Amino acid sequence: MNKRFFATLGTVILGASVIAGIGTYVASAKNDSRILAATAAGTMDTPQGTLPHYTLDIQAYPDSMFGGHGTDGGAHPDWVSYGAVTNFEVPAHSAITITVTNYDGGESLNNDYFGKIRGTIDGSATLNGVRITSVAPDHVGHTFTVHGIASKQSELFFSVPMQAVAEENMPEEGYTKTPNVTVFTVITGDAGEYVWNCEYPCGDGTVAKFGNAMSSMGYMSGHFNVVQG
Ligand SMILES: [Cu+2]
Repeated sequence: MNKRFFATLGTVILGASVIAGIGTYVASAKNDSRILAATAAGTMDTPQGTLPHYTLDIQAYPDSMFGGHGTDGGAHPDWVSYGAVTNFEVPAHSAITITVTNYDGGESLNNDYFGKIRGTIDGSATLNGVRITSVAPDHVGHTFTVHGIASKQSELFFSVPMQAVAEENMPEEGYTKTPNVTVFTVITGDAGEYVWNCEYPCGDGTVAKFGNAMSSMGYMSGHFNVVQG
């Protein structure tokens, strides 16, 4: 046996473990098949006329102990997470009012671009009942950003920053009693499969704080599927 043999063997083992890793990742992504469907709420007058109206309630937490990952917090109890579910299903050609209740603190975005509200009706949201069009880029907890540019389906893009809960209102144990509630409405186009993610660097130190929770489905990203109503 020579050096070259061991080098080749090493490459094969590495390759096999990468493939095994990808398989595990895909399997775990598939295992998170829980989907929250939007709730019908009559019709809404919008700039695009009167449309079927639906609502979606989403939460964001500073850790994974809220129950959506299991009572023990699942595989990564200390990871920040959206919840209880991170896969959403909404009808096509409808107005979708999304309420995000954010229990987490935060700091600065990597990119001020995501401090502005984009892609919602009139580019605004309400934060605790007050109309806003942006959040200070150094007071962002998370963002909810749907990327819609894909072939063979209509484009869907919207991005909304969630204001961070002030440091003094973040308890040592449990969750704040004064979360920041953001409400906004988007209009969907044709049916299509989209993904969403958070653009606030809330992961670990790897990949410019876009590691762990930021690069895992079921935490800071998920599916946002638009289906035929
Ligand atoms: Cu985040």
